[in-house]
Amino acid sequence: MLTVYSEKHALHNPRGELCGGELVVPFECPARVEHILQRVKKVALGDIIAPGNFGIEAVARVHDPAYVRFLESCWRQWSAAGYRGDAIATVWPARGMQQRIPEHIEGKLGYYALACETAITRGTWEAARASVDVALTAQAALRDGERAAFALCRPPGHHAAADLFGGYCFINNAAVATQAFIDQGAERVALLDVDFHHGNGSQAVFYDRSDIMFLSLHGDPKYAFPHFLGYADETGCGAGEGYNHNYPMGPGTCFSTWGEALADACRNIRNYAPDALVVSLGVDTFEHDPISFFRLTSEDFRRYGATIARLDLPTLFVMEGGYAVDEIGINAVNVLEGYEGR
Ligand code: SP5
Ligand code: ZN
Repeated sequence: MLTVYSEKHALHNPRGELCGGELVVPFECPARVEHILQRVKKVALGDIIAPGNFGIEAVARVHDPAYVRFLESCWRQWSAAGYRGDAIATVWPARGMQQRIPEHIEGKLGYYALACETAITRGTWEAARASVDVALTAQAALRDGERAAFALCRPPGHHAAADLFGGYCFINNAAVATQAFIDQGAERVALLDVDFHHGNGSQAVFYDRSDIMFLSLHGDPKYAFPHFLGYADETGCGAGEGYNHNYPMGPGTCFSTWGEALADACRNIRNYAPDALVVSLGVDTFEHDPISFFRLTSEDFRRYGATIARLDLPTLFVMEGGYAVDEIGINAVNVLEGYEGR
């Protein structure tokens, strides 16, 4: 399987992450993708290529233009305001308040942020641009006849909505790639999100669409980030009614339960008969993940990779989360090896 990787991911390297009332070393760190890349090489998964330069057009199919301008200019405005740390939101347009975009960068940050664990730094925009180029390059390989490809994206994307960043995400790489399939003539695309966290951004972007089916297996929002989306009764709206499937699961969920949810998701995908499958691949479902509560083992990743392969669809894997850094390479690549029947 082809892997697309850019070293520019390292330009996004925030100093800290607010967690449990402390500023801790970020869980979402550059070492994550380096471990995955090493594993891809070690098992000789296939060729590894650098991304091409895609313009902003494909991004603009999913994201709001003013939001894109905010991401581009945030660091410049933040430094100009005289702040010395990373740009972190501290105030939100909460219930009963105005939803107007303020002029000051503090206000803009709160308007566009869904959480404050995610900092914007000097290199964040360039890294996020490279990350979506990674996804679009892998998508183009499928368009050109590859059966499967692995977009080794960082920063991840599935929490980013049309005009929201957070959950370590800025541009929704998987959503942009999914939309690219449609723009190239696909009639239906399924976006399957197996990251531990609900893919709130992807759901929101495609919620009223019948040409994209979104399915997400995740920690129940009653107990898990992002807390405010991902319930089972969110089934789509308008023309999209019936094309959104959420599988929230509680603390301690093992592969027996998780695998049943995946089997149900696969039944929905089969009935939908899409032209392509995009997988938001997070491996924070791992039993030793530091911020999550599922209990999948490293072998379980291989098993479900094989399940996904049985759908027999052109498949684009887009890297999302996974924070057990020492095992992230084994777990992510086990999914891909399972898919390839190795
Ligand atoms: C892409 C992705 O996986 N994003 C996840 C973002 C999660 N951010 C906040 C997590 C808060 C976790 N708090 C529980 C800590 C338990 N020690
Ligand atoms: Zn996650």
